[in-house]
Amino acid sequence: MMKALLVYPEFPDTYWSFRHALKFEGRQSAFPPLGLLTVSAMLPRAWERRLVDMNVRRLTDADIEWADIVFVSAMIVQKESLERVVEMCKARGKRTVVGGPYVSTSAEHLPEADHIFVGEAETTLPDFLRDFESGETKRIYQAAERPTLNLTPIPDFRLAELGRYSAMSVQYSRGCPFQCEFCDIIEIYGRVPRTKSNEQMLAELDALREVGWRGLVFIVDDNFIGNKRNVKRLLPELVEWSDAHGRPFSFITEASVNLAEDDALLELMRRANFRRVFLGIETPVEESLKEAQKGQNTRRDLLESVRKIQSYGLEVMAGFIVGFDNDPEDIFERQINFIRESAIPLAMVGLLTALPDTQLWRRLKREGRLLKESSGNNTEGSLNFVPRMDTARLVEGYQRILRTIYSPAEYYQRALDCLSHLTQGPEPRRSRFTDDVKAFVRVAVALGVRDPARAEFWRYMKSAVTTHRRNFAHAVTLAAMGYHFRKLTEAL
Ligand code: B12
Ligand code: SF4
Repeated sequence: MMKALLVYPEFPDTYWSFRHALKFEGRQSAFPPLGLLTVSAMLPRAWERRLVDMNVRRLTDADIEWADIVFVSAMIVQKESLERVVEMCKARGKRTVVGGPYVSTSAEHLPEADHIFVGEAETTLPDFLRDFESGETKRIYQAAERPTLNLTPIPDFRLAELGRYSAMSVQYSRGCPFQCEFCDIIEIYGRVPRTKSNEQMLAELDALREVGWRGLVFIVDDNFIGNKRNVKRLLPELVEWSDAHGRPFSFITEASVNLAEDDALLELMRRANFRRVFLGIETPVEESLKEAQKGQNTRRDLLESVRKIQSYGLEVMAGFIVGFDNDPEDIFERQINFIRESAIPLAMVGLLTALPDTQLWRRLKREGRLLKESSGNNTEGSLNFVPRMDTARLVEGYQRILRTIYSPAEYYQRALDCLSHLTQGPEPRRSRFTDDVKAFVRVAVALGVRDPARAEFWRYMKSAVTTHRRNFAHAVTLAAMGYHFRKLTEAL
């Protein structure tokens, strides 16, 4: 019987790692590696499998010794860790197989693995398994077309150590109909959003319930509403499923800003217990949005759109970018003001990054402005192309945005404003009382006792108790998240 080890390399301490906030919850990582859980479910039933997510536990020699074959998945930010993993496995004579977004987009610097999977694996992995049986495997397996998601199996959730994550992940769709210039999603997953069937989605949620998961579920789609027609068919069934099972999950997801124009969809999301949605706002500057080919964000009042979504009880989290050619001199103040007025506590502000093989990458290459491959982390304050604005000024302005928006007084005020906007929210999260109390004590000690900004913290808590008692757990979570962002900003 074959023994398959699935390894998810370590990622650095970035804004998206949430590391400084996770410790309050007693968790090691935000989400499990869904790509690998999906790959695992495609392997022959008879194979034994183990998962080592290096963000929650160390990869040991014994793990590698145990395995006959090692499957590794990585994003660009994980490439150094990925290379070390491949070296370790090769040094022990193990067959290594690598896939995921990094190798799918960076054909030039492939790791020294035995097999590389470019693109989605629903059709190529079965090919590989057949070749493996017959002893005639290839080095590169490139998906000829984008598979229908009806082929995607229920991920092997039981492999994940549930207690180490703060949320579980499922995926409903891949691809996005828009054409933002900097985006690699449309290059990797295409512009025709493919969705799973309602039955598949509900079966995945059943599987999560059966392994014992309760609480937050991240629907990892890049644009959950990319195929509005299908999503509107899914949501009523999701509401029914949720009600029938005692509402075991709340959801977070990502969507395009045109969500704001669809009250019916927002109402369905509210009823289905969606709590937070990540929007790609990018910039309040119309000219920069046009340059980025982000037509879906122009011709609309972005502040109003955020307000509308918040009014359905959905906390808005959003991505912002500086470094567009059309950014005016006062872009930094404009971003700060927008983030303040929109009451978006978790604002992911990044420098424009040219990811490999995107339209932006190709344009900058033509213009002779590309400097190097991107590190994959657009929030570390370094540029991989020559910007129109003076580089030093751009980086200084970028850092100023982060220092301002994550300064304690500014952040706590924004979090309170956000809570005030969440008017017709769903039922408050059902409390896992002991977990919540433990988390609150940890937050109170770190932010209310040890932190130099403790006075601001207690002012925030007082307002949260008096004005937002219903959303108190949410207020505590926001405080913890803000601390994470502040810590990373201090390290810039
Ligand atoms: C969830 C998610 C996260 C989670 C990670 C959770 C986790 N533990 O995996 C969080 C929020 C932490 C995250 C963070 C980041 N992310 Co992210 N993330 C995603 C997202 C939205 C979904 C990933 C997912 O679960 N997909 C579902 C699975 C089923 O799909 P999949 O992984 O592609 O797997 C399929 C194939 O690729 C293949 N496959 C995958 N692995 C393997 C391995 C083998 C051996 C084989 C054979 C096949 C195979 O088979 C699967 C089935 O077809 C993707 C976008 C996307 N649509 O995938 C971005 C994405 C992967 N993230 C990206 C980025 C840039 C980041 C950040 C760097 C952002 C930032 N600036 O900070 C950070 C880095 C992390 C960190 N802490 O430093 C980029 C990666 C670009 C690249 N080329 O590497 C993506 C593509 C989105 C984007 N365009 O920005 N992310
Ligand atoms: S809306 Fe988001 S996922 Fe869609 S193309 Fe633009 S950046 Fe990419």
